[in-house]
Amino acid sequence: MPSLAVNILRRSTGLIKTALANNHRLFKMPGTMCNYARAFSVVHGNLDNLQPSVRKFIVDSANLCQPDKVHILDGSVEENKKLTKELVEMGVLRPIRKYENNYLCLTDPKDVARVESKTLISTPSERETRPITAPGVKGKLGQWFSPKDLENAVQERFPGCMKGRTMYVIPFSMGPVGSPLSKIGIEITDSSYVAVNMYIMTRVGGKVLDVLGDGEFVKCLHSVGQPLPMEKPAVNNWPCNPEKTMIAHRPASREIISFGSGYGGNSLLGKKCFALRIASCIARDEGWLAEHMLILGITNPQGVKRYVCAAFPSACGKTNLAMMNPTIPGYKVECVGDDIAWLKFDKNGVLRAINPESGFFGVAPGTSNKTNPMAMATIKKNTIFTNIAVTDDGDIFWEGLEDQTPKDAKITSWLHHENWHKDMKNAEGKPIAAAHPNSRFCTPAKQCPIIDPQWESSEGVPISAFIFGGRRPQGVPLVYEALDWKHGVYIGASVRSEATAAAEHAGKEVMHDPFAMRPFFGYNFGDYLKHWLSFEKKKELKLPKVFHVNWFRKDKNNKFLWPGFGENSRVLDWIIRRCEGEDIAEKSAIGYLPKKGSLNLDGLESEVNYKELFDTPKDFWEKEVQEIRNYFNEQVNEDLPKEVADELASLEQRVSKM
Ligand code: OXD
Ligand code: MN
Repeated sequence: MPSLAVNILRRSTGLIKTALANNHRLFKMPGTMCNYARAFSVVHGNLDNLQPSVRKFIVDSANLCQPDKVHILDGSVEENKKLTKELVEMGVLRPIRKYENNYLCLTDPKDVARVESKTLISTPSERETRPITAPGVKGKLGQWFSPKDLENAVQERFPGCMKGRTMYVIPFSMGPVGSPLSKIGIEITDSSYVAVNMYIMTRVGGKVLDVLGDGEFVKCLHSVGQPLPMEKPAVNNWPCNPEKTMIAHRPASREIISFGSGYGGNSLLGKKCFALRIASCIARDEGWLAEHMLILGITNPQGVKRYVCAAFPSACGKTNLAMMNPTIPGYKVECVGDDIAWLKFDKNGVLRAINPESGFFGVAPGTSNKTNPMAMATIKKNTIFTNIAVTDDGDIFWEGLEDQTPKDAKITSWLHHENWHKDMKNAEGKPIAAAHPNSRFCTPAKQCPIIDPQWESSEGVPISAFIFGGRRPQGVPLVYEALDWKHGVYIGASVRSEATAAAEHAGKEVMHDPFAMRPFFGYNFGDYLKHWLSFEKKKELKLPKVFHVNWFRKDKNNKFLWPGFGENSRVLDWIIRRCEGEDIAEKSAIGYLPKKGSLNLDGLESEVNYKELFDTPKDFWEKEVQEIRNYFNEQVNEDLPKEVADELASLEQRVSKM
């Protein structure tokens, strides 16, 4: 009997002939029948055992990308070990000796962050993807690609892109396998680095395909874009194709097509691409929310436990907050997730959240025993580090670990500078960092010492509050509460923050990052706002309270006014007490502020300037209102819901009376 590969070849050859005879295009998008053909061997797993739509996705992708081999992941520990061993032999991963099963990966320095400029959403009309901006204004709320342009871009990149490589097929669940809140994806990739990171970040293999049955899944196709043999050897054994990088999404057919980058946010397609961009579209269609939010549980000294979600832009300390060590006595924080929340109202109208991920892909620099001891304990084993520095005695190093590293340690930077020291400068006289500012740890969530007992609960945890925030050096108080749900939606829409290294932005500009979702919206932001507003109309729903926090306010000497980290528990305490209905807030122009004396500051190590922390200068807020109005007019334009425009007008009114 001919092998399946031969059958595919025959069938495809037949189709090619027919297509040529009929003068058809030879390429169609993955997910529809594709006419390229090449024999490949399935070296692990069995295509015949898969349900037809999964098999078709694999075969179409293989015909298109033309790998030598296909490996269907089973998700076993042995398989993970084997792939890891091969990555070590290939020089992609290097064991970090002081730890158990920890590895360092160094990328090509051209491939170190999410590439927002090359991240695209393809819908029939531009307006489905993003608001039509005011004339002459460049849209910043997503990039639209027409279906035709996407087809051409795929045609230009994918045929034969996996030649000489193995194509890994990764069936994965976002959320606990089988939970009614979870969704399934299948990622096809030619990077086994992606495969071993996906083991950590998602639930791979095992029962996933059984649970899927003949149900729907998100199709994720990824290639590093370097067929073998390569023209030039890969830098750091890290093949990538920065000139041709493209991270594309087709929400209508629940497809992700990523090319040219191996870096996490661009290649671990379960994360930003699926769990935020595609999931936000699924959530809109099905009446739930997919948000860039941490989830934490907080228990007070009386034993009452509440869960909250917090949305901060990338690299603003979500992971630190999610794992915080509260300084106020008797409080306990437990972590459900540090980056993404999927939220759905249950039949009693209670909003419940799951963390769709099973690992943390955290920013390494700045993480230390002082700032996040729980993350430091989590990464002791089974962790993959990307673009950090190491010491010659087999330890990890990055900016922020100076106090934990012996003074005479010999450090090798992520760019291979041996004997790295902090005063090292490059040819232009600029300081050389030990670790890339966006270097990461990828570590299993279950290893976190304060992982919440309910973190894998299939019904999710009940959410009492949404907290928005960003890095705001001026004008924005430590905490304030929204006046109501509509005002809360306005607060989410008006989130701004200093730029960070998580994407390709440079500098300290304060950027708009509505709902901390600016790089992650899967559909028009105006429609997203309408979706949030729609929940208020359903009277049976118990809507969480909404807050805004700012740990990053600075004084005139550029020093932070608030110590942050574990001391943020004081703010969480106030938020939780508000959720309990305590009368500890007073109305101000911008929202409810803590009544004098209601924020627990007992035992704070150093005194804080309360007045400055909570000051709301009129001139600052006048400018802020103006800035938000310009942003809404330019970027959201006709798609801004009236309710949000009204909220801005009311804020302006209140500010004018300050
Ligand atoms: C992340 C990001 O990696 O937001 O979580 O960029
Ligand atoms: Mn994030």
